[in-house]
Amino acid sequence: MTSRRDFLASTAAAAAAIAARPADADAALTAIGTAGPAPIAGATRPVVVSSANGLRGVKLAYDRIVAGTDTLDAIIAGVNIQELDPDDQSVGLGGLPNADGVVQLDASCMHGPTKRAGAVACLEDIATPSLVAKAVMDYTDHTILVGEGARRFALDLGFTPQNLLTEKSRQDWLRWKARLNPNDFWLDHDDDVRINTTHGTINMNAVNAAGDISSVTTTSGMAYKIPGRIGDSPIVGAGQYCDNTAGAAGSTGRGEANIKICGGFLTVEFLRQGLAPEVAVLKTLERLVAMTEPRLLNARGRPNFDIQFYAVTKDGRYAGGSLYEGADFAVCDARGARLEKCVYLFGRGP
Ligand code: SD4
Repeated sequence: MTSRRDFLASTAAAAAAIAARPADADAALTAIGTAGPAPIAGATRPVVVSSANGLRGVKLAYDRIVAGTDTLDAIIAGVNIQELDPDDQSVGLGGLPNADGVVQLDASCMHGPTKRAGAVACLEDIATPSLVAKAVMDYTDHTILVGEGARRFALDLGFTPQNLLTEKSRQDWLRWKARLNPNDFWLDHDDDVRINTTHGTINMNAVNAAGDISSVTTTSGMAYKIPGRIGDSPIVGAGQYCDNTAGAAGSTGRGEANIKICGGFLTVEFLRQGLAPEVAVLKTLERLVAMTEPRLLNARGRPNFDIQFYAVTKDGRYAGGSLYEGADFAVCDARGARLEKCVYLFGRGP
């Protein structure tokens, strides 16, 4: 198990990483009141934050927000880029399928100003689950629709069904399947064929000039998952969460770990308590490690998987945090779209 000393040491390393960040962490500790804080020096609005694969999306969303588009519509347009990109094998069209070779998509969203949420899970045949999640929010009294019901709902609303399994993802699935069991009738490749287990997902969060906030997460989930498996992305409070009085947060990485700590909600609660976003994401990661079952911990008591959290505050501060060193996140504000480094709990060194 990870000792308290390990935690403190790793948090000290993270503090060093924080020190290198442009945001003023001390000023950021200013409590956020329920009436909404005055913007602090160094924080600008609007700002859009996402997982690293959202570099194009944060720019699109930012431009739309500046032009007056609602924050949720803007970030959904941002994540639609990845959903419709057949080369992103972690989201929407071209996402890696489940163990049966079927692409099943998860998504959820929250709209801060109106305090509403929507989600879909195990959705088949529709490339943009983020838009279907928003439709659940806009047109129903429910929060989550799943599987065939979600698909029928989308078709009723006019979404166009299509085959989401690209040839590349089908080939990756076949390779995975052929290697599962050395005693089956599939020939094993003994060349250097790589089994693609792409991780991805896109989470995006935004605050506009008036301090209104929204969040969205969309994914094809874990590659080759057991059919019917739902990750954290469609779970409001885990894959993403938004409270218009405090901020928004979301996650990419091992959903099973996030679901147990309600990581999106927890991070926003830390923001509400006045913690800087860098500190909030690290405290969420600490909680996640503390709640990790022993079978997933290595000899040093560290998880054998990675996960990231992204956060934005009502006054425009932001951060990305990762269990392990090396992850980036995307951000766009008045200074343009760019990748920045995530703060982290564990360095890659010995
Ligand atoms: C899930 N969180 O379904 C997603 C997967 C992911 O990088 O983000 N992978 O658990």
